Amino acid sequence: MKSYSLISSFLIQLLCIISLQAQESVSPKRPNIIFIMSDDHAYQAISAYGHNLNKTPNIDQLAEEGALFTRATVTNSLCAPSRAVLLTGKHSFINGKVDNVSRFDWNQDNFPKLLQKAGYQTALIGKIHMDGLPQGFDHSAVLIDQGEYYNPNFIINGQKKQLKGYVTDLTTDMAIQWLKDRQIDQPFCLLYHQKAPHREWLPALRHIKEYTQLKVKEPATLYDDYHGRGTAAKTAEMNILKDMNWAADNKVPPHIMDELGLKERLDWDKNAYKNNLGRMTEEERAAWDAVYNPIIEKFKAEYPSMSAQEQMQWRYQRYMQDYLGCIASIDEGVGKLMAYLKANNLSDNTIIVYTSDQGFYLGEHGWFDKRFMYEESLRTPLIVRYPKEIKAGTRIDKLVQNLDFAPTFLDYAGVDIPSDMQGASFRKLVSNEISSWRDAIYYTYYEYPSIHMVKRHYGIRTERYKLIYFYYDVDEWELYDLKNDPQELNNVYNDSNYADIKKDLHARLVELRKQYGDSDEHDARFLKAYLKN
Ligand code: SGN
Ligand code: CA
Repeated sequence: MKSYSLISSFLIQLLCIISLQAQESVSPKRPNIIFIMSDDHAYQAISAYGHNLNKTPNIDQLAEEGALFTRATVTNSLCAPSRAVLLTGKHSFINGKVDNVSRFDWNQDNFPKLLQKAGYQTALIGKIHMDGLPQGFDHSAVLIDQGEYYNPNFIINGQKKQLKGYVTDLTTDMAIQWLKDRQIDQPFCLLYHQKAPHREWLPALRHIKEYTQLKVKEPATLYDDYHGRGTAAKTAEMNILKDMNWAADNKVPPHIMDELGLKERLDWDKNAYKNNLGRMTEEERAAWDAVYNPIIEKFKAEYPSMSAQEQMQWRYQRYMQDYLGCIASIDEGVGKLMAYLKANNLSDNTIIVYTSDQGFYLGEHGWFDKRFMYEESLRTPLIVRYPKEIKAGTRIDKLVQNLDFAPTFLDYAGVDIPSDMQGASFRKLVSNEISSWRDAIYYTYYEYPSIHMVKRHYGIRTERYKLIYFYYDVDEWELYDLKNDPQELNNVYNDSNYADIKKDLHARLVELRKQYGDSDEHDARFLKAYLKN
């Protein structure tokens, strides 16, 4: 009896294997996709990019085993617009989500919807920064708006729930849990979106001791006076010395600010500090205070005799310590996820992307935040690992954009790319099967007047030059020669040596606007809608 059941179970197993093999020969196994996106993670803060600010061993490993993109850019350097471009493969002025304020229309097509139709299981976990129930996902667990660092609220498939723990860890754990719970006979696409290292930079408790002791090298342009640039750089409000907040950003408790006579720049600063730290449990708060109180005590003693330069130095170090501390947990999350994939035989057939919703200033030009078409915020980190097609140690310096993600993923999945998607698949570029690629990109930015006061602008970047037009309450052009002036300190728009280049860039900008369907009418329409809000 026993041997009979053994034989029959063996036969059943054999039949299963044969039928699986038959299926595979009809349709080759489609790859899984894991898209990891952090919020405001500057490429300067990934050690694989060679900037030496911090160590990100797990993200670096993805780069070692796959491809590192040195000139990946966004089309609009702001959170929600970048996410809308990711989902739709269309520029902001086409998908309608031009700034963080306007509404995103979830009813339009997006690549997860198309993957779903093609038989993929899809999930979105973490930050999305858009109202409304996400469409295109079998499962979603998203933060509300910017989300919270400690004991955050999530909306899990439409139901609000407060979770206990640190946001980066919770996001990673939920992503892995979803992988465990999925149907193993279908390919999957997981969007795993970290909130960190977004302002106001609260690292996990296990990292605060180490990171608050860090001393980071200052960037060459920390004390930039914006000479040689136009009005927009001079009037932006993102200077670490002048525009960063003492309480929520630098972690100076409101009562110490009062004692020192530090003026709050914005009335929400003190409240933000109280709200962020107020989410901690008593034990969490005690562990936090044990590390931060001595730092603040020292600052309190030194502040009265600090020069402006010393204040800038102090604020820059405080900023970087917390910012880089947040990234430590992100990197650990990538490590945990990779370990899970490896243990479950998923690492070869899964395309893994690591990127950010845009770049960020880590003190370059004295700034934090993003928005500008200047390099640090235009560019974004991008690493792709897929050993089946991508050689380890590949480096791509072509002008790839976040506009290209949707068509690329559809291409990998064998799904037709809709003709109205504006990006291009970089699948063959990254596998070294083609070398021809676009030689210019188009950029737009709209959120003004608003926090940080970065003026409305649009422009073109080629391999070597950048032409930007700032409009609305100014009418100014800037031209940079990125080869001779990589830090973009010298606007050569009125330099006669660049007359021919300027003429050519103007013509190419007109062409690009036409190609992508942008116009002055669009700019006027979005401005009108924005001012009404
Ligand atoms: C918040 C931040 C800003 C940031 C925007 C947009 N202030 O308002 O510094 O530019 O978000 O960021 S905060 O003190 O409230 O954090 S985005 O990444 O979501 O576009
Ligand atoms: Ca962001």
